[in-house]
Amino acid sequence: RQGTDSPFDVTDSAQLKEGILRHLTYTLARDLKTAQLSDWWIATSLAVREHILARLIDTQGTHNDNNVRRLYYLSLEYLMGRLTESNLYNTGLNAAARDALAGLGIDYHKLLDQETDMGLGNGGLGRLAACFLDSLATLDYPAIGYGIHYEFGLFRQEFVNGYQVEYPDSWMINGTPWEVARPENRITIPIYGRVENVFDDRGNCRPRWVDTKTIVGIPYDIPIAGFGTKTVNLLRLWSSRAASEFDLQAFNAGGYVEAVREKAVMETISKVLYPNDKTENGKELRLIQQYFFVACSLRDLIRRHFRSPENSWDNFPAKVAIQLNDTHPAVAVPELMRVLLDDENTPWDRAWDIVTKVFGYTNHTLLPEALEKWSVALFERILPRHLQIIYDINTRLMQTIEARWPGDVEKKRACSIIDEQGVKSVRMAGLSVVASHAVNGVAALHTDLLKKHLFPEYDALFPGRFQNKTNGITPRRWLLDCNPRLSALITATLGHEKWARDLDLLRGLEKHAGDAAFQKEFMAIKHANKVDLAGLIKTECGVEVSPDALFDVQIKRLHEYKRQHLNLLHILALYRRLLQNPSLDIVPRVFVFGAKAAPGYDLAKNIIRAINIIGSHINHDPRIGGKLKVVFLPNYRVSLAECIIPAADLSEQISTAGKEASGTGNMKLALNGALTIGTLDGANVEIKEEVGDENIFIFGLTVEEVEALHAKGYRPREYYERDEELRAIVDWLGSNYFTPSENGAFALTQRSLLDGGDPFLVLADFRAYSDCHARVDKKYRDQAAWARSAILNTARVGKFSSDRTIREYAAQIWNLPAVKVD
Ligand code: 26R
Repeated sequence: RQGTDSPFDVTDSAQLKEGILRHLTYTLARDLKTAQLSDWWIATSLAVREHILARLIDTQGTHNDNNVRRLYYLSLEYLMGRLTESNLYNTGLNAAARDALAGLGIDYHKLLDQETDMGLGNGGLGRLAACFLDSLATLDYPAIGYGIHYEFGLFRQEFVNGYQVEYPDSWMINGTPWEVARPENRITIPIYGRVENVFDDRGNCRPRWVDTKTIVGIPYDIPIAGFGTKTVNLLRLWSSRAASEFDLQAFNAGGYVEAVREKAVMETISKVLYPNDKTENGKELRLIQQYFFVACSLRDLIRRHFRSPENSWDNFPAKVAIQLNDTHPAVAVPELMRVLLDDENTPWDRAWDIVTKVFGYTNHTLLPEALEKWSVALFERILPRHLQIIYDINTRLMQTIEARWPGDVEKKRACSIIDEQGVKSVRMAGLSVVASHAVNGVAALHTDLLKKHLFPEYDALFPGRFQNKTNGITPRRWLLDCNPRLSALITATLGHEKWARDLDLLRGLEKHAGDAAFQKEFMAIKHANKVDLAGLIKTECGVEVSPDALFDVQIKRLHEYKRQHLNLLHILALYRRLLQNPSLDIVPRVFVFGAKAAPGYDLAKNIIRAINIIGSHINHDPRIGGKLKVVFLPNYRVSLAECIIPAADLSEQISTAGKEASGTGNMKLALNGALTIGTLDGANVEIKEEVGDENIFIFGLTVEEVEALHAKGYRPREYYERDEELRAIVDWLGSNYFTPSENGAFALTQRSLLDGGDPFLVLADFRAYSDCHARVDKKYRDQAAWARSAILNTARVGKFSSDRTIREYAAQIWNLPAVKVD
């Protein structure tokens, strides 16, 4: 990419070089001779940052001066990955930076490798937020992302004897050149305490929240530069502090030491990201995190709104759209109500009208254990006034239900925001649906199931409120930046680089899909990427793999519903077939895994260990002639995904139908020319529609068949007993064959498939999966046919650009015009 079409001020490498040297000397106080590579990385980032910050000021000035409507995206997670490279590409300074660094004798790639990922998220939901920020800025939409400035992101993973071991992720340890602390914009919020009923002169009860404790939020701003535009938006992350000296006085009644302890507790709030992607219900600190960042963000955005003298609460909904990324920030609903009712003296109906105009809610999961619930008792202790408001919302909701379905107790139970079964609790999804003018699922199938199974009553009560917004990924990070070889081929073939802003233009590759010369180039690039990945596998896992083998990739959080153990059973089947017939002619395969398991999820950790131990056994077995290799790359994260995805031949998307809301890794892999083997789940359904049935491998039970099987009663033993091979490999998994000195090493996994009832239908889908892999093997032998399908995957997945997704949100949910910055 040429630096000359940069929308930014610097275009030449000389100027950038000057900036790098200036920061090395005057910001880092480093001597040229002793400077470490990490210093060069910081100096380079700071040199680029100056130009981005200048644009940030311009953008914010334009937005403020024109009093524009803005989107505020509330998310507890942002999986940003590394920032330096994507900022270089987005600003068009990439070529200039390469030049400048070459002139300084610094290796560009080694420099970029100094950066620790900003891993402030668990998986799909957090990475989606990061892709959305990129698209919002690229499309010139005024937007601010709000979240938490975790000191520790998602844990760092190592393997010891096959076990996952977790270490804290000290992502800030090498410095954080991309953020700017804004202590002057700090915000103070109350928490805990009790509600006192005071009566005004007219005898109306005016609840007052009193005896509260105080938390301070310090914002850290990260500029988000759009690709090929001057727009620079903001990601504002809150770090928690105690209300320093002043409050320490107030705490003196409790004693000095008690006060200092209290201070430490307050500073714990933004300490660490919860590493679970299901159920954190009942964890006090998690609810405090949610309230902390939401309360700070709302005050911040309200302050912004009232900075324009012509603004008032009357035009608040005209200027403000707030999107809830799942229910994690749903306390924003009672918090905005509290501000309006208690601080601003607004009547209920008007307050509720403002709230419902402003909020939108995105649901990301149907799994019941991932739906947030908070016990009423916990809620009352932390946020007593908010609980009252939730009760008041619910009372009115119950009146609406009574009017619509008179006397129907079942409907009331289904819709109530307060769950009265078992421990009385607040259902955050219900609260979010009722308070939002738009609720969306993240893929067509997911949205259907959301309406049909999770919220049928709400769908009937609020017709038109539910919408679909199929997820997307940013083509900048997930093709342009991570796969420079393929990007160059695409640009050369299409004759321009416009595809990076308009991914549908990749359709222009379709006409080359059958061209033998183009196929050769395309596959040569895949091969070169596989050589690179093979090098990484060698350093990370100590395993030698051939780039001529089929690279079969499953990279995603470890979860039963994602069925990494189905993949493992297939590996065992292949291995067994090879042992039974060493001359069996199969396409050599490298199975590549990347996955973190939640630290308390024993079964997921057991599956990791099984893949590691069985994989290493297979890798060392000379009898199979290197036809199978199994590698589990440790510490899967965004920057590792950027190395794996360009090298993948086959993309494993094998969740039980109905369980994966969308998936986004499926999109990244298809875009980079991997063929999908997958179930009709999540966005796989739409990927199949786009790429065509001949260019994807679909297998297994459909949602309807899954439902029917559960309804008639699923008995995994029937599949086990009926299928000789399946029985043999499940038994094998339960034996001590792979761990001679240890019995029952994988019993947890094996038992989940039989006595555990196999809730995700692994055994039911095994034979279809194995047969489908035979079709993969057959197709791979026909390299021309494979190349054609791979090219068509790249050519036909333009729909899954997050630019398309964001345009749909802007048009159909946010009513948000773009604003060009001059
Ligand atoms: C309750 C809490 C601990 C929690 C629950 C669930 C925290 C985090 C999650 C993660 C979920 C909601 C998630 O990441 N969902 C994924 O969202 C992606 C983006 O929409 C989808 O592509 C993916 O299918 C879905 O699993």
